Amino acid sequence: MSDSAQLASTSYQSALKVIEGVEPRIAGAIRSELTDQRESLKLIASENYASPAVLLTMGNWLSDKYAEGTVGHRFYAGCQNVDTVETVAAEHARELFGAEYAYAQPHSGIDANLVAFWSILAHRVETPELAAAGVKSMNDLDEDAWEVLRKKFGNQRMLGMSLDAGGHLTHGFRPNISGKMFHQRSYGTDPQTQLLDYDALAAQAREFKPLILVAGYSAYPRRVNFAKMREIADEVGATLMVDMAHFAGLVAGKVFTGDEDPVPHAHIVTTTTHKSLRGPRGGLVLATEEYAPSVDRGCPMVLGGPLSHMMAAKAVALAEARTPQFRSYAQQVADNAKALADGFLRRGATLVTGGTDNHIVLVDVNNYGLTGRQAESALLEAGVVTNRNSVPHDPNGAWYTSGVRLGTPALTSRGFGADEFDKVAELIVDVLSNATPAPTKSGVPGKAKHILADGVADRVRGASAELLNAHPLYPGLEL
Ligand code: DSN
Repeated sequence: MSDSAQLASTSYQSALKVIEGVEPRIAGAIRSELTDQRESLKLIASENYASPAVLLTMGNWLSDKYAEGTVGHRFYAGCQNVDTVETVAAEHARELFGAEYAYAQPHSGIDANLVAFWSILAHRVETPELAAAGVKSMNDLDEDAWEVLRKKFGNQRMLGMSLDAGGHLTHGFRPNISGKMFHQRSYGTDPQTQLLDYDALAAQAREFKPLILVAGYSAYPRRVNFAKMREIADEVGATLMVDMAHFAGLVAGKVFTGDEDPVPHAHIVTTTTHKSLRGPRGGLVLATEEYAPSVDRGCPMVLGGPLSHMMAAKAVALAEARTPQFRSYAQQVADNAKALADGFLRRGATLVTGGTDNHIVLVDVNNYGLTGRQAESALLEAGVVTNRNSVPHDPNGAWYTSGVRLGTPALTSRGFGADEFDKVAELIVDVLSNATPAPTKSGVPGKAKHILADGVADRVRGASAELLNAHPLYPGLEL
């Protein structure tokens, strides 16, 4: 066992003893979560396993400090250590991604997107409006002028990828505030190829003239040409915002470069830090100098006080992402997704877009006679953790869906390679081919429940255990 694994083991044993003395059920849940994660094939595309260094950084007294404001300009005294933490996190983010400016405070991806929306509105709407009124601050506007500005804020347009093509809720959809703040339209994908059609998108942008063009996805299994996206945004006077939450690790690891790297092309880039980037739960905003002053006002405009312990863990994760080992990891994530997709295609499965060139594989389960929800629960019965997802023009809607989304970041962190992912495809096809819709009370096949043929769950769990035992999670960490 390495020295650091030994140290992590001792740290967790001690921490759990302390927690157990106060609330044993929580200590129990923490232990069980490790067991569950160790014993299941985790294929949720947005999940990963952070390093012990990242995990340990989250639990300390930095959590107890209030620090609203920005580095060197806080609304509380005594923030010198938080200033160090935020400075280091932002420095790593800027250098890792080659960004002009980085803001490490957002608590989540939704918060990072809120900061970006606010920043774009401030830069594009508020600042010009105040300049025209000849005043320095919104507080100096009279009530009539404020009413005019408020209407302008609430009358802006956003163009983002549709949910069933792989877009995200925060890109203008009604269950999220973005769908209420903005007039939204969506771009989809080509009905035949299921790939982004940049010409159709450009035509839509010309007609709709959005203030914000949002690029990025949470279920599109392909790379995006951000240079083209920027051309479209420039042509119609839009701000290009890229939400790279899903693929930030592939950008950090230089798998996505040139036109596929959003940072040189977008005005603002947002991300979470816990998906392919393998850090703590949290968000990050990268911006050009032009947008930096308004991004900086994220707290208290749309964010509560920064979570200093989480910014510290982001700094540690970003430092890890700057190593050659992380680059190899990121390349392996993409190689493994290809192996997984090829494994499915050889076994007759249907994949949205016909394959992948990022970390996501989206299996259309219609031809197994299942809904996404049935496929998800049949797989869970066999110890394979996935999530159901819409496919383009999904006949089963957003609740039952017709797809299962899979991702390679987590199991790649455990050391799985192409051969293991081919085996994973075999196991998943075994489950899907042996699952059927359970009848409803009236006897007709339903959309919710499944029946898995006898013996399949045990067979798949046994084969998974062999793979998982060969690639232990947190080797040497004993609780
Ligand atoms: N929940 C994340 C995902 O699964 O893609 C996005 O917010």
